[in-house]
Amino acid sequence: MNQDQQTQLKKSVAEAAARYVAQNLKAGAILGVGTGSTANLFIDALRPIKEKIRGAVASSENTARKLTEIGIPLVALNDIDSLPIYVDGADEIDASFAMIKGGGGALTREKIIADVADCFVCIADASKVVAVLGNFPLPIEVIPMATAQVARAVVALGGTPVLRKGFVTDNGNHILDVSGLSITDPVALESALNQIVGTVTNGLFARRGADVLLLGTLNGVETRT
Ligand code: ABF
Repeated sequence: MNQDQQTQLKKSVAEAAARYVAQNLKAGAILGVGTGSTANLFIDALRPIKEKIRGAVASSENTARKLTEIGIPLVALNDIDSLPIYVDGADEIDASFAMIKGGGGALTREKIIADVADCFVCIADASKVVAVLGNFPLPIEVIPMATAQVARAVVALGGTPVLRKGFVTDNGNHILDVSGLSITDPVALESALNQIVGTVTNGLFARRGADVLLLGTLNGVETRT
């Protein structure tokens, strides 16, 4: 698949997600909105149905800006006690709907919103589907003073961490992008990485994966559950 085709698939899946929201989000409910190029296309696709959406929780400052631009009010996660639908992209997704996320650096806010949401709708083009997670380097958000120590712990687990240069998360932290990990048990690895002191969040979304996958393929958008 070339880049133009991939962009076209992202667009179709973003439009399918807007239809999904129009059909499934109850009047007056709040929507969770993710980060990244597919999520940006999704925000564009919300324009025609924005009156149906009372407000949105954003997973990053970029997403918050885009939502404000199109006139969807922002809602703080602390001001609601439930979130029916969260729509977001992924860097990789497997058959159990476990994902690697965080290529865009917004993994912590994404994981918090996913935890609150009743239904996580993953929007992805076909290139994101993998048999085993881990070809895409796994992002880990770390407290800056712990970066070297977390990197050593990751090496002990068999990974090769690289500091994402010139990047600071919306929470003021660093990102280590980790390659070389064998992710045959994503739930166990997610938990093991959570134990490293100084990590804020790792980009494995396996303990709480997606509930619905809207997948853009060259033959159209598939809905997988
Ligand atoms: C976010 O956007 C991330 O968790 C993931 O890193 C990324 C996917 O990017 P894109 O939609 O630009 O391919 O959802």
